Amino acid sequence: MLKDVKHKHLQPAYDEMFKASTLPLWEIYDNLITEVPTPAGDPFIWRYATLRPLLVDAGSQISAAEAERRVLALRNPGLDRPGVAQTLFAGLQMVLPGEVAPAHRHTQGAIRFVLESTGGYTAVQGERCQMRRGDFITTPSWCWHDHKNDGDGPLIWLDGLDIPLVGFFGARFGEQNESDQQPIFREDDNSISRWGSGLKPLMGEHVHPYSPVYSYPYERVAEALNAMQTNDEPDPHHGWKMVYSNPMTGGHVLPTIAAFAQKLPASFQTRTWRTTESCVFAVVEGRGKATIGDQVFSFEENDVMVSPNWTDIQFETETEAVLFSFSDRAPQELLGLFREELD
Ligand code: 1HN
Repeated sequence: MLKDVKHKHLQPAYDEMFKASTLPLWEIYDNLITEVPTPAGDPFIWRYATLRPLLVDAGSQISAAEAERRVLALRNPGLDRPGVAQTLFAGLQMVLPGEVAPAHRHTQGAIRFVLESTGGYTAVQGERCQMRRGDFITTPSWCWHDHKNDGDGPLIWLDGLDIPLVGFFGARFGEQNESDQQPIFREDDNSISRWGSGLKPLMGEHVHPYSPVYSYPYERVAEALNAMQTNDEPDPHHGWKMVYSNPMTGGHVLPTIAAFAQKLPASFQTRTWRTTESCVFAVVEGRGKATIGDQVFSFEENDVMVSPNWTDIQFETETEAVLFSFSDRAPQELLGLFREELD
């Protein structure tokens, strides 16, 4: 039954409509057509100094095998359902030395960005992808994946998944592998050498809607950013910014998630920008201040921040800084929804 309606004299008519399993659109969609998008959720920062001890404590109380995935899900305080943003899930995952997070696959696509490592890997579709700090790894929809820490310290990374988006379609499902660790049938980091060296195999097609490269090592990203820095002036909004791309198409790594790496000079103030995408940032190197909407956050290494859709973003660095980010820009572009404004 509709309550607190705008047109009170129509309440009897509304009651009849409700009985007939209908609703008056003019009462339920106040903001059906607005001139600008409405941000969902709050700007927020999760500090590594706060989250790391919580993860370590969880690690002393529950094993990776028992938890299936030992993840602290980042909860956007401005949303009434789980998620870092309207369309995205993010979490911090930890695997302890010798532990395995068992093999499974699901329709939800995931990306990982490594924050702390002394050794370990994610196996994706028969291939081990090394996890060193700064490495970026994808586990696309329906690809088998398991994680192992073969170092002697905690292995901690940022997970990004398209869970809310896939959930909206009602298309969430998955299965466990019969063994904890899937069979390995390619050499380590095979996909980046095979597809990501400016060459592609002459025979055989990659027919999937995601990048055939699963692993984008930080070493190569740092080299690419340095090459930009050497030759180009920093962009006033983004500094030196690159997008992780699918070498087959030049498009984004996953159909549901886009990812970026950017470098900002020391003592640099970016101009303000806003887009329709929801964006999650992880601080790889450096220190500074982010102004997101009306919030100001000072950030340091391994902190994670969220900028909801259509929210102003501006950075001011203290030292030179490198930021990793992921967003829902990929599906927005596919659907023709993406817009941006650069002040
Ligand atoms: C998942 O499979 C992983 O494989 C991480 O590491 C986080 C959050 C929700 C559902 C599945 C992983 C996840 C997840």
